[in-house]
Amino acid sequence: MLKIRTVFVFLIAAVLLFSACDRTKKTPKDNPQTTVTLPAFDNDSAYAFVKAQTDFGPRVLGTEAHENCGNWLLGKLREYCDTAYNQTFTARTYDGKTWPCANFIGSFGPEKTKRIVLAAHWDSRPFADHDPLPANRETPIDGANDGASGVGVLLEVARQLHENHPNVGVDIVFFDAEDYGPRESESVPGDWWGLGAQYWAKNPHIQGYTANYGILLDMVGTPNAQFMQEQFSLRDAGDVVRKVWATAYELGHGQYFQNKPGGVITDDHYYVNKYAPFKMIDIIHYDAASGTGFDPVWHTVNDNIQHVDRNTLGVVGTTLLQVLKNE
Ligand code: AHN
Ligand code: ZN
Repeated sequence: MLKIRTVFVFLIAAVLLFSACDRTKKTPKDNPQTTVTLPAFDNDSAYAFVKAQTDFGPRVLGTEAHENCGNWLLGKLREYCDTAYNQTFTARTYDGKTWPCANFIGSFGPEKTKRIVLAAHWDSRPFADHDPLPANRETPIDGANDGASGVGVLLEVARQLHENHPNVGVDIVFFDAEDYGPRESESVPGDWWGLGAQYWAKNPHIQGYTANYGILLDMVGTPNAQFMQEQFSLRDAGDVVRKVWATAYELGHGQYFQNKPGGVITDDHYYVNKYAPFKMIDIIHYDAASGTGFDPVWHTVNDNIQHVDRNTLGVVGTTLLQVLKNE
């Protein structure tokens, strides 16, 4: 009798122990054969960083919101990173106007030679030229997804790296003046997109600066995003694309990071690849069926915080942290 009870107690203890162990792990939906521990990344914190930017108002060149948000971003990089740089420059836009601009760089382990760049643009578009309502097409946009989502993910990555330093050197770069390209209805020859990235690629924050590779984030807040493999990224840094997508798959994010070619997108990474001594990929939501290839609210007045999904931010953030950990 006593023997049976002892065996029973042991069995219960074993079952409890097993399930307790199991709770510390996550079984990915896509590849249930494996169990992995997700790196710490707080989706709510990333979302709050996105909202904090949109709360300044549209971060359009020449506005007070742009200036105020820039000061706040630089302050956050100074808080979390080992060193931060404020790279000011003057941008001339396609309409002949000039603007005071700034790229912000936050570095972890600035003395390390092996380095990864993580980037996003922090300005927002001055006009909603893709809005379905013609009356809205001159209105500046919040750019919650188009701009702020990538910056929000990277601020949360920086907050996590501050707690848990990576072995590899990391430079977080916030590009200005990405989104002041001509309206859809205009056709102006020249490279009018990615002005901050063009400036930084030609004038790095440190003379002779280089990195092993870079990862750009753009529109990483779309609910159930599809991150197809952007084609300039595949052309210029196919090995980096495959490494990042494989890492996402191992974390159970294969639903988001799909092993299919996506759009051909002239984003900030295009100019880095053109002018800098290293290559950068672009993680960007792509939907061939949406008409524009982007999120349905892209360059409309509805690109606001209500359309940003914290789960998508988390998928991208955990993937980046795992990529850094593996280096
Ligand atoms: C165009 O394809 C016009 N622009 C891609 C870069 C971009 C704009 N990303 C966000 N807004
Ligand atoms: Zn845009």
